[in-house]
Amino acid sequence: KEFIRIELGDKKLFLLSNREPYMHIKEGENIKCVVPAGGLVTALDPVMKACDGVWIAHGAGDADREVVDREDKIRVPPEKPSYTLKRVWLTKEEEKKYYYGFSNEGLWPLCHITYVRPVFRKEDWIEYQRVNEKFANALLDEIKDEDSPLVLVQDYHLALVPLLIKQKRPDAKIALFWHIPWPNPEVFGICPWAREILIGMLGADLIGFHIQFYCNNFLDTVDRFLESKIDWEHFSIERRGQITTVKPFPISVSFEDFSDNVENKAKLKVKLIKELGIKAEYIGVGVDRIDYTKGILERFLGIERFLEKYPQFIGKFSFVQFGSPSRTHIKQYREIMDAVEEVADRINWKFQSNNYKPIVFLKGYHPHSKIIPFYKIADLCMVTSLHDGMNLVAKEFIASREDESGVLILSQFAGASRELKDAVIINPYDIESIADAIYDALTMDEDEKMERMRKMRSFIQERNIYRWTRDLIASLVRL
Ligand code: GDG
Repeated sequence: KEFIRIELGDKKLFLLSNREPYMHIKEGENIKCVVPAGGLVTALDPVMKACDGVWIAHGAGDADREVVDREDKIRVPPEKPSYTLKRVWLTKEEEKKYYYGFSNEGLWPLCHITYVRPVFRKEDWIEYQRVNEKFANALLDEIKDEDSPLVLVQDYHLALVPLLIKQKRPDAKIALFWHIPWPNPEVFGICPWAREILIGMLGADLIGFHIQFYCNNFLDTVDRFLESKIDWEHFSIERRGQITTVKPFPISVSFEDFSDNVENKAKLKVKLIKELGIKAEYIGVGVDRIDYTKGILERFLGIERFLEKYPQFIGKFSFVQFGSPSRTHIKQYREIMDAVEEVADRINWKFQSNNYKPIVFLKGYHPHSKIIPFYKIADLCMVTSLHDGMNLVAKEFIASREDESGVLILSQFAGASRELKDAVIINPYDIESIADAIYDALTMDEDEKMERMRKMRSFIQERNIYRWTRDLIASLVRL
């Protein structure tokens, strides 16, 4: 954290994202503050807590307007205010077209190769541009008295913001971080406004992706669609006098937030299993927003195949799936939610007896304080994404294992698999490989588990979210 402060000097950090880190919602007469589920918030809230600054985001909670001041600001987190959250208000229509429409029915499936067809509508694009202007204006207002402010724009919802800021404030140092994969030029070219998106992004001085592969795809895409000078050696793009550097910054978690010690793990395991009302000897865990990219169905089918193939584990192995509903106004999300429940029910019906249940599906939002104990006692954690920019659940699980045990089963299509070579790597399209990975994890000897976990822990401990931020800011200020 100290290194970030050194890099920042006397500068404040300005961060923009669609999702807010704290959301106020009504609960009867009271107002409750929750941390929305999602990787961006998990990663960036500790950073803002450590270095103060202003985070600008969409106020989506039904009580958000009731708690802000006249400038739409509030200090957060409520229990220990350490930075400013400024809320941007969107109308229902804007949210529908900019967020659900263009961002999540268009760009999200476009960038993830999961064979869900992206939908691009002219009216969504118009609203996307307007809302990007709204965010840019909120930021411009905020930085009017700052000299060469440092601005971190987050994610695919705000692709046009970098240029909108740069045009008005050429002195601003702008980084854009893209949290999801970047596809090849053929795929990106499906978007009717591919050029406009690229031009908007190239207002940034620095564009970050999780891994080199996405950077390569991005440069290829720019090369295909725009007149520009690309320096392939330094990974920079020059267009109309503006230079943009493109670099990988693999995102991570705040290791210390997950790594507190559990005194008696065996006791905790017994307690948690009892609370679930089931009988089991081995526990697996999964934590996801319910999203078709996360491969939750494939994971359940893998568990079914595992129990068919290795029946000695029937009655012994239970998988606990935390599933937080997400983007439920979109048809594919409602469908995947129903499908996940249906498949879990079907598999449970097939194998359950007395108090045994192979899949415990905990649908709904759960605070991290409920999830982390399961990370700590689980015999294995499963991340089976069909495609995923990074995946922070994998890193949270590792950070939680101060006992240096537990096995991570990880999809080869998650960015995290490029770093976590000691996980059991699987192809989620190959159900057999998931089944065998579960078997291998449950029968792996303690020494091997420890050796793998130890290596992955020392990696995550060092390459934590503070290191990510320091690297990003250092690259930005040195450009
Ligand atoms: C995007 C990219 C990239 C999940 N359910 C609950 C809950 N979660 C938390 C997890 C974790 C986060 O949400 C999910 O992070 P991921 O990284 O797995 O995925 P995305 O939300 O898709 O994030 C991803 C990330 O951005 C960062 O760049 O890694 O590739 O898709 O922190 O713990 N948290 C709570 N309740 C839940 O029910 N509290």
